[in-house]
Amino acid sequence: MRCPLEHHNASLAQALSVLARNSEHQYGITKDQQYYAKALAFDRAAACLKSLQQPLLSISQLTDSCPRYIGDHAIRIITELLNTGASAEVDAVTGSDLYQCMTNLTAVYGVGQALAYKWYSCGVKSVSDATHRLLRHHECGEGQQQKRDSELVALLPMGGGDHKRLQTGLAFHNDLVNKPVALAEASYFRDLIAKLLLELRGPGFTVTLVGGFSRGKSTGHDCDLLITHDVEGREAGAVSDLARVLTAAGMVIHGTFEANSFSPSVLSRDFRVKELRSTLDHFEKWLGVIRLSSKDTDSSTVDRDVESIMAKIDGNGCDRQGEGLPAAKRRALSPNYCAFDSFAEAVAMAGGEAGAAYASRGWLARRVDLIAVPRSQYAYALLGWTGNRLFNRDLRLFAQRQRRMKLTSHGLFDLQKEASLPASSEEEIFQHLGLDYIPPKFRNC
Ligand code: DCT
Ligand code: MG
Repeated sequence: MRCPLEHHNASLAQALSVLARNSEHQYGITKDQQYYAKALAFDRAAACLKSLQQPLLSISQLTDSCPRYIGDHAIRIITELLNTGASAEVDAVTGSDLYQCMTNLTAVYGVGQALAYKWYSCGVKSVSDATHRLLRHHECGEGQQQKRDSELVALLPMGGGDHKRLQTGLAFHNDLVNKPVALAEASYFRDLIAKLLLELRGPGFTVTLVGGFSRGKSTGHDCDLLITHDVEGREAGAVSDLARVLTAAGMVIHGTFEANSFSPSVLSRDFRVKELRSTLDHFEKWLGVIRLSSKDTDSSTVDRDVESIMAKIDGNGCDRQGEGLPAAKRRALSPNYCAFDSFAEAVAMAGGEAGAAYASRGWLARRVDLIAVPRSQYAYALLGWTGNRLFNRDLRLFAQRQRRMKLTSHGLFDLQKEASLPASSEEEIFQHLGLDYIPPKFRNC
């Protein structure tokens, strides 16, 4: 199926996505598999609509072109929409408190289905309501808060610990959700990272903007960058060095580093359908929220900006010569970092509870993902990180069911031959799967 970004059936596809997201919420709440299957079925039906080359006028157009993809429930909804222009079920979902709250709350960085439902159950109605309650909670002294307001304790995620990611997501919600990242900003950041790598570690790196931007979107919720090196293995440590440098330059609000956890068994381990539900890969990566100055959409300033960042980290006079970050700096800085100590401080940094003061602060909080990929796995990582999520899910399912192969962001493993199939381009991966190549702009399922 080829799904372009702009297509002829936007309102029908949108209606089905509402039902898909609703089923996803139900799955998150109940963990009942049937909701997972429903979400998938609605998403698939929406993808079929997106793939049509003309507006849908009768249901047979759809059942003829994608017979295996459309379930009865989706057919009923589409038929009703075609006949009456509305669907009672879709309207009921969009009008429901649960759907609206779950949709708004799960959009917050650091908030999953379980926490969103926990908040909903304690009567949290909106993101600003959650922010307000958590601020009150954090104002209470540790130890006293349970007595003062036990309801607020229920607002925190399970498992205790420090919830800096969630605090970042709430404090900077306005930037992160209401001000999408523009292609120009993402391109600037890609160029900045490429230049920093050249300075820190010398030539040979490639930095690629992936995710929605590579499928032709002009805005996105984050900036996903794949980093590789011509020489296998030289990419190792690049992401942690970058995280440290961005931190030293004062650009980081919050960042989490994950070391590479790949082992060859990841490729061949028995395929479990469960794995389709996440794209958990094992690459070295850093998931961060950075400050990007509003002027940072102009790639001509990259050289100057990198010079000023390097001046900050070179303060101790070490020379680098392609060795990465000076050892003293590496020891002094952690790739895990948070720029605030308390939630109140984060909210103040954002310029108040709604984070409304972004215009006067001169920068926006931006989600960025940096992923270091060994050259030999690059084509597979590119395919996985280009997405979209549904396209990956279906391609992986196709590989498993039709080809007895396991496809991940690390490689393709032929389960019958017990051999992994190397590829140096996305085209080669499609060839291995026996499929015509689908360019990224048609992967907007
Ligand atoms: N991905 C996936 N499964 C997930 C999450 C992500 O396969 N559960 C892949 C597909 C896209 C890529 O990773 C980047 O993820 P996102 O940034 O979440 O998606 P996006 O398509 O880039 O969306 P946006 O444009 O909003 O950033
Ligand atoms: Mg993205």
